Amino acid sequence: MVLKSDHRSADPAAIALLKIADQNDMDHIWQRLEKQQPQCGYGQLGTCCRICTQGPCRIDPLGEGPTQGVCGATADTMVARNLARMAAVGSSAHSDHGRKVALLLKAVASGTNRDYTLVNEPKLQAIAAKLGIEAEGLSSLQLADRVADAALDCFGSQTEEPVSFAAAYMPQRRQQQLKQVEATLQQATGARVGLMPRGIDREAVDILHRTHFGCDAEPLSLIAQTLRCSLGDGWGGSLIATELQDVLFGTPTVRTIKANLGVLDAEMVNIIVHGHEPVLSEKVVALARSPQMNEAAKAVGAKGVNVAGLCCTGNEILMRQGVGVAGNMLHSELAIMTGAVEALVVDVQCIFPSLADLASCYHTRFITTSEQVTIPGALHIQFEEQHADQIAERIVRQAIEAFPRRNAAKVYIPQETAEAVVGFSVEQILAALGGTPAPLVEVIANGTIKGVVGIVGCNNVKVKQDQFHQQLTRELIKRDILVIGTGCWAIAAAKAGLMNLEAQDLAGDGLQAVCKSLGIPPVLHMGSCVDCSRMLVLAGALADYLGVDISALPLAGSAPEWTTEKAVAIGSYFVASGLPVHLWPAPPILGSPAVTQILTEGAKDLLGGYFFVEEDPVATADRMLAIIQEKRAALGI
Ligand code: XCC
Repeated sequence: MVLKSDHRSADPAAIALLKIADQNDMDHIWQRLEKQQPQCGYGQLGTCCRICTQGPCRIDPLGEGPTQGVCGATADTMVARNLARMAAVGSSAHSDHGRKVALLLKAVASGTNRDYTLVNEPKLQAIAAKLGIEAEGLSSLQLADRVADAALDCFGSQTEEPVSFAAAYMPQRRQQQLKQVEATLQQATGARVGLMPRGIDREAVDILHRTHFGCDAEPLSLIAQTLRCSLGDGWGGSLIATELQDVLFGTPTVRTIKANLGVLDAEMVNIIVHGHEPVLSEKVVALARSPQMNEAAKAVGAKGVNVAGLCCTGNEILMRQGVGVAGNMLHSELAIMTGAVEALVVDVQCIFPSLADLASCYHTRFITTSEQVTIPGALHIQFEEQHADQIAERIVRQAIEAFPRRNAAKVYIPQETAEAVVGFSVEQILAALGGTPAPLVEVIANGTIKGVVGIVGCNNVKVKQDQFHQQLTRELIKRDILVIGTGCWAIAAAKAGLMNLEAQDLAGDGLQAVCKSLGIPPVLHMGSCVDCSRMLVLAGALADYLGVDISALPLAGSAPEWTTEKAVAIGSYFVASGLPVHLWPAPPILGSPAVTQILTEGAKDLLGGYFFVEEDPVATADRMLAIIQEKRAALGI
């Protein structure tokens, strides 16, 4: 059954299911990509403008045809505006997630929501201390109320001051650096330029305003606002999501999970939770483990209820609950094709509308739950946080009811799974190091570990699934570079066995020795996409410990199979935080020499962070090692 290789995926489980799909001429994302060929070259280069109805306008970067849109916008303006809009959407998606968590914390604190509780009071106190909120004399619920207010204020603040979470969590040296860059840009453009985010919502709205017909045409200021908005995501909205979820659901701790479609169980009612937010999925997991639901499953002939995750909802529940993960983004259709999924329950982001049609070919109930994600053909069960237990039970019962309609002849679950050691929150990393960054700094300083690379992001159907993720990760650890990361990369690494303790043997001698002495894999799962904020916090802790700016550290980032606008925001806030960031595929900016120059070169002098594009994993690893060596030399280590 299993073909050894396929140009579409590096994952044997995917290859096996794609073979079945091909034999039955089933529709899937790889087929739809083929049908879209050739894709629009203007769109790929970013030189297509649809902002007003006098367009659409396009500019041929090879100089054939007009050099301006109808209004006079140049390729530079179009590309910068389009990029800014991508960052605004991406930041909004992450940050809106953070807002919902803050609202939930507020509801728990005020007693209007009794379905959730504060499970992690030490974390609540740590956040309050960081924000300078006086905890003395306050009950936990009162303190939670203050912290929730501080978080909510970050979204709607109307002052010119930086939002409180960013001001409290971003190292002072980086804030100073950003101030200097503001002054330089102000000199260059003559206009007031800001980089520290004032209000999370405001910075996104600012982009929508300044990219409206007839507004900002200057690539420099458009890029500055792109960075500001993205910083509002990384050090604001996403950070709020991560921190407050830790209060409500627990800070992740190290545990071992299974990864890939083999986590589905042919004899059980299988529920897959997919999307990004743990608020509902935490409840589904708890209910699925209850004796009551397992009895109900037995009554229809199953052995019990089994929950598995997909994408970042999967990452959230594997980090905190040890739930197995069925796969990353390109596995979402394949999971249904196993014929063994009773319910695919989704919240927000990265959910293909195609899942509704595909589910209808099986007994699978495709259940949408967010008013922001309604999909024709899906069963919508509206989630309400104040009735979370009740709604989660309705969902689990839907899955149980579907079980008797499963067609055994259609069931094929590829058995490939790997074990992965996951749960590396900053707190856990520090605990593994004995409570301080000192041992990590020491092994970096003496060259045992050369540096750290954070890898993030998605699958992209234009890139062979997981191939870049796996190969880049292997090449980096071989070069004694510790790899940390989140999102669909983390699931790719888990599926490939790279988060296994046995993967220590794939690392260079130095990294291998360190991992063996600490009992950790050389590749650390730090969570979901919003948990990229954990990487910022870790980078900040290392920088502060050493008394340098983040940009001086031997660190780099990569998004090797990126797809979404959220990845634009992540890449931008990494760069604005001082990190060199690799991207593949190329972002839609190459149609503008000015924007490309600013982001790949100009940014380096100003921010320390910059983007580079590279198609080959080995060349990427070499370039990252060179960057790390350069930083080490500058630090004198
Ligand atoms: Fe989505 Fe987060 Fe990308 Fe995966 S990694 S495709 S955004 S699920 Ni963030």
